Amino acid sequence: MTQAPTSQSESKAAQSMTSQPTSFEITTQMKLEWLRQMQLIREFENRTMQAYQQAKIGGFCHIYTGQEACAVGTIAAVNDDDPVVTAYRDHGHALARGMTPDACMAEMFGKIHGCAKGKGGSMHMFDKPNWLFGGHGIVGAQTPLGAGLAFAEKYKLEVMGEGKKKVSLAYLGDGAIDQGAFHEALNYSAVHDIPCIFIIENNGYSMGTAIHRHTANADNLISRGQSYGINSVEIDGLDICDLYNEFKPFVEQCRENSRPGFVDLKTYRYQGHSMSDPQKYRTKDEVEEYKEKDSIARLLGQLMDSGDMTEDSWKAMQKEIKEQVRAAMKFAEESPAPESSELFTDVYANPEKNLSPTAVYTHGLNNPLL
Ligand SMILES: Cc1ncc(C[n+]2csc(CCOP(=O)(O)OP(=O)(O)O)c2C)c(N)n1
Ligand SMILES: [Mg+2]
Repeated sequence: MTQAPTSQSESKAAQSMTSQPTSFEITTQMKLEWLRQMQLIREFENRTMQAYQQAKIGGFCHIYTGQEACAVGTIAAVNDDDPVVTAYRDHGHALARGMTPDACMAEMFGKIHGCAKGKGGSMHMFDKPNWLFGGHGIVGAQTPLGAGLAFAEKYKLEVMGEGKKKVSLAYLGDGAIDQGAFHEALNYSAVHDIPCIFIIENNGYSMGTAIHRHTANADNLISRGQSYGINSVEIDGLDICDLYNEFKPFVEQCRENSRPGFVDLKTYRYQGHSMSDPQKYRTKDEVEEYKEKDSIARLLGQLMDSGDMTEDSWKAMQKEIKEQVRAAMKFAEESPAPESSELFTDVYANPEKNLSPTAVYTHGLNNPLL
């Protein structure tokens, strides 16, 4: 078995299409690609749940269904080499960024061909070639990293004279806005003109606690960003075209002016917080109410109304995606478990002398201890 490639050629093509926009116009091709990506995430997540129930996936596992438009719509609005960092509900971001379903599923199965050699699991999708810097389990901890990633790119350009103007995307949940680290990241970014865009995927719950019960001024989250002098917007995260229309110019403004941004992206998750959540804190009616506004059904409806999709072409797309995910399950199943020596590799960027059995593992960095 060969190492899983980390890029999906089809989605790369769509991303490069969006990375050199002549305008912010949404083409039919873009809509079809978004539909494909959102449906891929949904199918992938459905199969992930099955695999988890069959104990093929261990540890914590957080499902993204319902939120697909958030990752797909925002990632479509940035360049392939703009850095992205997110929390533990990360399968959708990984796939939208271009990771193959094979590498993503194998990671969850704890196998060597996973994106992090099976050592990260569901919460730690990492894909440097696609500029995805995790997958982080500590609530809010990824937000200063997002600021750091944007700072590094700004430093490269303004101090070292290399590279280009970039933005970073730092995704977080509504629960994470209560964390101190998040406020430090906002403050730092505002003071130093760091073009990091903080995207709150506001699904209304922090585990089983509704937003009104866990945060003050819950109906006006953008006041958090505004209080630091950061340009802040509220966007409907269930309609991918509206989302893109509002988010794309917002990104370009942050990039151009080298300023942070704050987005309250309203969304909803269909599944429990994690695979072990009995969901006693919300009613079935509430979930059904949101399913009526489903982002995939909405985009599909638009494409059918405009005649750009037919029942048959939709069936064909679903079939192709099902096959792709089925192949990913097989790939993950057949990929070998990591050797026990892997316990000592990829742990530190600069390992102490002889700590790593490979002793030369430095990720290309100069290790002063070796
Ligand atoms: C610092 C820290 N505190 C608590 C937890 C436990 N915890 C894991 S997820 C979570 C809820 C976060 O909710 P939110 O940020 O809204 O993200 P969502 O799960 O809704 O995507 C909590 C409290 C944690 N992982 N890290
Ligand atoms: Mg939440």
